[in-house]
Amino acid sequence: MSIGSLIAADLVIAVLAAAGWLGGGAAAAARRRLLALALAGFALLATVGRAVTVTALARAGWWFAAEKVLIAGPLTLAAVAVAVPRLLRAGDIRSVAVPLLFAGYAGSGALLVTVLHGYPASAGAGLLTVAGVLAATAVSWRVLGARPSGTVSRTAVAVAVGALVTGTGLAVAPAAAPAVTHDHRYEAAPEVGEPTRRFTLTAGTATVRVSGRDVEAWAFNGQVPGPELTATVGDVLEVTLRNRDIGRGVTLHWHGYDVPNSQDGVPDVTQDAVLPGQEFVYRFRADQVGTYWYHTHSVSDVGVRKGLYGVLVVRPAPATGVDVTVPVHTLAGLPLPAPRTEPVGAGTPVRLRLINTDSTTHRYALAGTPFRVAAIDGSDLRGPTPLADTAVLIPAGGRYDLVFTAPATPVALFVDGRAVYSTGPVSAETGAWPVLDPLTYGVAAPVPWSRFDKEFPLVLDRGLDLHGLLPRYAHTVNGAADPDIPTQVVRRGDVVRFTIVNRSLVVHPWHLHGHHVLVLSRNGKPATGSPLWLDSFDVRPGDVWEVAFRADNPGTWANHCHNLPHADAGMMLHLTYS
Ligand SMILES: [Cu+2]
Repeated sequence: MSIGSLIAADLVIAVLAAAGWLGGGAAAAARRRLLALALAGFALLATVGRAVTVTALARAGWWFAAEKVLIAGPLTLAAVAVAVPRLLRAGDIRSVAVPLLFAGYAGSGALLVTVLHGYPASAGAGLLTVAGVLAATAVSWRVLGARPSGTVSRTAVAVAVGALVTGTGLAVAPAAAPAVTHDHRYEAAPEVGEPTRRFTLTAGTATVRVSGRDVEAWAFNGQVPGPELTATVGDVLEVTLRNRDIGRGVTLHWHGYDVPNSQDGVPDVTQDAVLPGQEFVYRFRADQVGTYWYHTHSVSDVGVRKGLYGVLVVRPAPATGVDVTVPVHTLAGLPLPAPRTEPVGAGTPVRLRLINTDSTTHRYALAGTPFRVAAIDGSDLRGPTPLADTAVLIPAGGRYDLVFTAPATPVALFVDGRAVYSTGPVSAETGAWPVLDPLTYGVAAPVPWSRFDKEFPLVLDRGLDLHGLLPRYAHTVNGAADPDIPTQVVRRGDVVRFTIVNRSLVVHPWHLHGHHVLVLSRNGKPATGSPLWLDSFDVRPGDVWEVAFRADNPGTWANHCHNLPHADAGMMLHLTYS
C-alpha cells in the first residue's frame, strides 16, 4: 500500500470513528441502548484501526505520523477513557450520551485541524480545537440536562474562553516573515548577439475547430497549439509577442528553458504582462538541446487551458529520420492533438517528443515496437535500455523523448488509451502495462556534490488561508499561500537542496523556473538510474522527494505547482539571489 493510500485510508477511518462516536451519543440521548452500544463499539474499532494506519505510516517513514499521534492521539484517548467505562457500567444509557458526544467532538476537532489547518501544527490551532470541543460538550450538557457541578462547568467555560481567545490570535497571526515584494524595475535583457531565428506570436481570441466542433479559444497566431518554434543549438531566438485582445494580458514563459531571468516571462516578477495593443520582444541563445514548450504565465491557469501554448524544439543538427512532436492538451474538454497516421519505412529512426501541456498527469503507451526513453525534460538520459509493453507517466509540463527504429509492422502511440499517432492500424490493450520508474532507468553517475549550502523543506498541503480579504481553502507550501510564502534566498554558486513533501491528497507537479534539478531520492530511496535533471516532476500524495541544483542563473524565479489552478490557489513562491 502506498503512503498516499495509507493517508487516505487513515482519513476515512478517522471520519468513521468520529461519526460513530457522535451517532452513539445521539442514540444514547434518545435512549436507544442497542444502537448506542453498536455505534460506540464500531467507533472503538475504528479508533483501534487508526492505531494500525498511523503505525504503518510511521513505519513507511511518513513525516507527519507523529503529528497524528500528537494532535488526534490525546483527544481520542481522553474520549475513549471517558466514554467506555461509563458505557460498561451505565444503568441509564442516557448518562453516557455526553461522554460519547465528547468523543465525537474530539474526533471531529482533530479532523478539522488535519483538513483545514494542515502544516505546520500551531499552538493556536490546538487551543482553538480544545476550546471548540469543550464548548460543544458544555452545550450538550445543558441541552441534555445532565448538568455538571458549578465548579466543573465554570472551569470548563474559563478554559474554553481562554483557549478561544489565545487560539484565535495565534491562528490568524502571520506564521512567517512576509514574502519579498517585487518591484517593477526589471532586469535588462542581456546581450546575446544578432538573432538568427525570428518569430512573431500574436495572442488573441479565436474560434478553433477541435474534433469537428467549434471551440472559443485563446490562440497564438489563430491556432492551438501555437506555431512550433524550432531552432538549432547556438541559434539566437528573437520572439516578438503581441497581444491583440487578451484583456488579462499575456507573456511567454519558456518552460524548461533556463533563459536569463529577464526573458522568463513571469508577470510582475520579470516583466509586466503584455496588455492588448502592446508587445514584448524575447531574445535568448538556444544553448539547450531538446524538447520544450512555451506558454503564457499571465493568469496562466486560464490562459494555458484556453490554448496559449506551443512547442519549442532545439536540435543539435537538422533532423534526420522522422521527428514528431506530440503536445497533449485538453481544450474545452476535447483532447488534442487530433489522431494522425503516416506510414514510416522500415529501418527509419523515429523520435517522438511527448509533451504534457495539461495540468494533470497523462499516461503514454507506445505499442508495436521496443523503444528507449532518450531524454526527459530536454536532458538526455545516460544508457537508456530498450523497453517494451511499458507505459510512461508524464507530469504536467513534463516531456519524454521516445526513440525507436521503425519496424516493418505498424506502431501506435496511445495517450490515456486513445491512439494519437500511428504508422498504420494497431490494436493493442495497453491499460495493464507496467509504468516506467525513471528513477531506476538507465545508468547511474555519481552525484556531483557532497554537501549542500542551502536546504529548503517544501511541505505541500491544503489549509484555510485567512490572510486575504476573504478566507480561502488554499493550496499551501509550509502552511502559507501565495503571496505569504517566504521567498527562498540563495547566493550564486550555492548548491541547494529541496526536500518536497506532499501532505495533501492530490498530486503536485513541481516546477522551478530557471534551473533543472537533479533527483537525489524519493521516499528515502536514492535514485539509482541515469542522472535525472528535471524541471517538472509529480510529487504524489505521501511522497518525499529530495532534489538539488547549483544556483547558477541569477534572478528572481517562480517556484510553483504546475497544476496551474493549484498555483493560482496559493501554491507558488519565489527563489531569489542575494
Ligand atoms: Cu499542485
